[in-house]
Amino acid sequence: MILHQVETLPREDLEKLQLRRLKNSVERCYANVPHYRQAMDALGFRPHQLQSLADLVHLPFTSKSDLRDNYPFGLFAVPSEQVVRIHASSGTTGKPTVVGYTRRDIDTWSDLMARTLSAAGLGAGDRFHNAYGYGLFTGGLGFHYGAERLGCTVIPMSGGQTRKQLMLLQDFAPTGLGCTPSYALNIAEEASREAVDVRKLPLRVGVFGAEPWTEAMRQEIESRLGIQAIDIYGLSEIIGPGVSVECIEAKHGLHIWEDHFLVEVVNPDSGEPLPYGEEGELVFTSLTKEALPIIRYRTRDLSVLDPTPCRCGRTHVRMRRITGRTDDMLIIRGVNVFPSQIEAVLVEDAELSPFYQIEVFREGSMDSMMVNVEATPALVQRGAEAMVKVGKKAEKAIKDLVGVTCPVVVKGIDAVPRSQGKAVRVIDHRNR
Ligand code: DLL
Repeated sequence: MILHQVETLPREDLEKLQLRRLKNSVERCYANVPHYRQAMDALGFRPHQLQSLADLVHLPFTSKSDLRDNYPFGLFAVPSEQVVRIHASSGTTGKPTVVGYTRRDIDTWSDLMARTLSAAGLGAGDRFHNAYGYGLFTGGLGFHYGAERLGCTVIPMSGGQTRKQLMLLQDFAPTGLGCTPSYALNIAEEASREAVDVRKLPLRVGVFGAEPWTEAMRQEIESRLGIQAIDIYGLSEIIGPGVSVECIEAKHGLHIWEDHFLVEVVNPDSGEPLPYGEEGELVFTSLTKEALPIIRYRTRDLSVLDPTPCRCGRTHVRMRRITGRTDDMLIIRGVNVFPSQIEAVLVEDAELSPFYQIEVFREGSMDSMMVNVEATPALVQRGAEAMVKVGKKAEKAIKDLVGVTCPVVVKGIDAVPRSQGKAVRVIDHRNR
């Protein structure tokens, strides 16, 4: 259901609203955040020069390293007593990326998450089982506040304790579920281990995100859990979950809440803006955030924007599901490979379980990779020889589809570590 009429505003009106909010936000950045003042001064840009949305290209980019250089609170645009909440996302190395919220930011975020869950097909009266991690991660509390605002009954389960999750899914009979897609499959696996048919439970919709997943993975989750699986995208720097979501009507592209976030797609190497329809790096500018307004944030996430009208009636642009990140692309003997391409091949094979990890090695100046994937219980029963055969078949499918040769090792049950939140898909041995 469309919760707010702003979601159907004609583009012209939406753009007027965006420009007004953008001017305001850029002025606040210039006045209150030394980093932004310096960055704009360096480009010879003053906030009053911003006359149209097209002028956005004259503003400086912001990157993860800017947040890191100003660790922990250096990019905050309000006095610390106005910051009512801090979240942080852990990077692979070093210090986390810290983000802050004023009371109004929390309010905006809750509204956006309510709109998000409503677009996903949930509403007042639904019971929402929230298995996103509570804590510094934005997933748990972001969903929690949004689901409450929408009028759902929230079950604040957090991540982990998969057996207990399954018990509560049966006993509390929620209609909505939130967790990472990889964790949804862990729940499905636990269910088949315990001979529980989740498809017979009242669970209807799952809102899955925080990590890349494929269309094949969606099919797998939907058929194993008997639900509609909706993709949700967001990142802490921009607000958390609630930046964009698929509508349940189309399940084809994620509507970006453009009344609060300006989106661009740029060439990841040159930073040049790209037209609608071309793949590149998503760049977001916040329009209403108070504690941590952000200008042209380079997400490193790769997508394509689709401005065509959606059958749900929303006018906000859609982004195609994330295919990968500029920094998770592997180059194997000259071929660009994204983990999502490997996943698509593995999940297609009915004899393999959707639990996999990719190992990357360096031999001399060449990178190589190997895939570890689990067999289904039925395949394990058929024995080692059958498992090797299925591995060879997957190797060939990867060669045909992706164009790289890599060994596929088919392993027994539980040989690949399960995730509680974001799955670790790539183990990089190159710099060790
Ligand atoms: O993952 C926020 C979130 C929580 C989104 C719950 C959805 C659900 P971070 O921890 O800052 O924030 O990680 C953000 O995760 O830049 C993407 O690379 C990746 N990501 C998030 N959602 C998706 C998705 C949260 N649906 C980073 N598909 C982003 C692919 C996603 N990647």
